[in-house]
Amino acid sequence: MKSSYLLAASLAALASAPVRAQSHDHSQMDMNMPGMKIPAAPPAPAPTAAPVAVPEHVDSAMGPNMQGMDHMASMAQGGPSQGSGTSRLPEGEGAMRGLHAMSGNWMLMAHAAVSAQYTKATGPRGDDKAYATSMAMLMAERDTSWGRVQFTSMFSLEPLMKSEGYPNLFATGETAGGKPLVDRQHPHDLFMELSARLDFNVADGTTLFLYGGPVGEPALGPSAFMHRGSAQYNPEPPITHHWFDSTHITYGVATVGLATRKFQLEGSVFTGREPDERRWNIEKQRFDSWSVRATWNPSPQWAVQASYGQLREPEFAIEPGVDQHKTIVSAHYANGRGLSAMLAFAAKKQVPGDTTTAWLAEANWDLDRHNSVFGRIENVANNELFPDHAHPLHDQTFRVSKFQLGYARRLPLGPFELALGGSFDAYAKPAALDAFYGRHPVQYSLFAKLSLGH
Ligand SMILES: [Cu+2]
Repeated sequence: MKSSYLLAASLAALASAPVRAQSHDHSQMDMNMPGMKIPAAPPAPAPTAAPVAVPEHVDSAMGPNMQGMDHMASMAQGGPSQGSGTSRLPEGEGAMRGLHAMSGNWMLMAHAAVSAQYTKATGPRGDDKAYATSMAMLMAERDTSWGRVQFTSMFSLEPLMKSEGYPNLFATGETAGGKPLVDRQHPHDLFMELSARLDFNVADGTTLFLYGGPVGEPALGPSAFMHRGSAQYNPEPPITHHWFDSTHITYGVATVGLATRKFQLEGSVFTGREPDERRWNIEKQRFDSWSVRATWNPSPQWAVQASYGQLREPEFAIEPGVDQHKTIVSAHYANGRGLSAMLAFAAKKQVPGDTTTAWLAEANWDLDRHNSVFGRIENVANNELFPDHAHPLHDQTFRVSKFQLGYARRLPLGPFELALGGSFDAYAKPAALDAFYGRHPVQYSLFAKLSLGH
């Protein structure tokens, strides 16, 4: 199976040769490791680009919280930051968090996060649950005479939780026990990514790239929420996940693209079906869907993308024969000094069926080394809140808004960071939903998130 080759290659690269450097705790180190940045752009820096502002916390009080160092490394390297799949983030977002090391010519990166959480939602459809979300990521990358090779693997232990996932009012998408999940977030699959990427230098500052694998992310929408600085400490997945970024785990993806420092154009063929509720396996690759995406990074602070995709039967388990055509635009801002924000719009056309639209605005602001505030506002037209065909409101569309505010206290622990915090949500919805959600439903989440790397 292709996956085992990829995995073996990643792991072999990770296991081989003496590891030269560990963790973020190494100020000179970062500055002279060219592979550090994991750039999504060609390495040749364009002379015109303005540098990202130097992070305020690059100072004597660094300690183990070396987030600033990655920003500096990224300045040395130049170019947009890499998001999930082949997506681009602003350069100001900095490098991917994690432990970096060199092994021969390979630059290795490991990142992991486990979050112990408790969520409670009020109202007739509310629920509460203590649960854990998790992800681990291993990357290996090297430069070659003709360009660059990169292997990425990502895993989650969320399949350990029941298939019904955890409470998240007004969230919909995927199934548990053959039934659509409503007011819940599904667990993610064990295999979140097994992919390879080859970048070929085709002209000065221009690369042609190929990306793909048995599990990957097609060129559609913004970087997935768990890879955005703007959602970094937010414990709740967006209720608009299935409008913007639910394709982040796709079984079978092949992407070709052209990248310069400021522009990236790409197209993917991939499997339209969302992961089924068996979360431990690698599913069948169908390559029955396609997407295109254009990304513009006009300055180190901005990344703007527009994408369009036609997905074959994404919700196959509940709506076989229904395709989706998605149009998604987003603008991401990161100032390199702890503020990351995104604004996004999506239109999801069910074929046959209705078009429903969604808005999302979110931000995370690291006030200093220890304190972060975050928030998200979503507005979505959802016609999946009453999946029971016999229900009088079945298939009716309701426009719902969610307002979320949260806080995280961050404690550096050697190569780890422990973030303790919580968030509080309020909603706006049509009165027709009062009988099912209560007049003023609220939800809150508490979390303790341990991350490897900062
Ligand atoms: Cu997801």
